[in-house]
Amino acid sequence: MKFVTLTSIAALTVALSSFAALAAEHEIKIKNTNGKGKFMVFEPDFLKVAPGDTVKFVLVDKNHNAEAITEVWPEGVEPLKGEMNQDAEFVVEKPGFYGIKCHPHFTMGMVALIVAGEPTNKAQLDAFKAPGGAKKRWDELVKQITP
Ligand SMILES: [Cu+2]
Repeated sequence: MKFVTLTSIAALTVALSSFAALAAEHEIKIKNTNGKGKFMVFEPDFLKVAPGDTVKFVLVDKNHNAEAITEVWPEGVEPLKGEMNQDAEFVVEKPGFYGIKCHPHFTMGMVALIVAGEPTNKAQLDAFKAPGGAKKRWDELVKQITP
């Protein structure tokens, strides 16, 4: 009995570590400028990932955060809510479109879009209208989904 339990644990450990080996980690920088005349940016602001991957937001400049655009966020996945002046990260648990914004600079177009696997929340994407100055940048991101 004890032997069986240990074997099961060993099998589980192998399964988990192979999963961890497959899941990738992506980094998005949080910046004041891209150095090419674009201000208040996530870099990159468009990313294709696989479900199970981790996306890390790394604070390069202060007075920003990274959080979910909850209108474009797969149901059942905890919305990202990064604190101001902090790095943030989340695991892309499900296929889908994931909208990201910086809270203070949302209307200035500080947005990012992450596409994981075969998204099932296209209706959310179609219904979402980005506010003010974010509309132009958001529309550019959406265009990148199917090049
Ligand atoms: Cu910002």
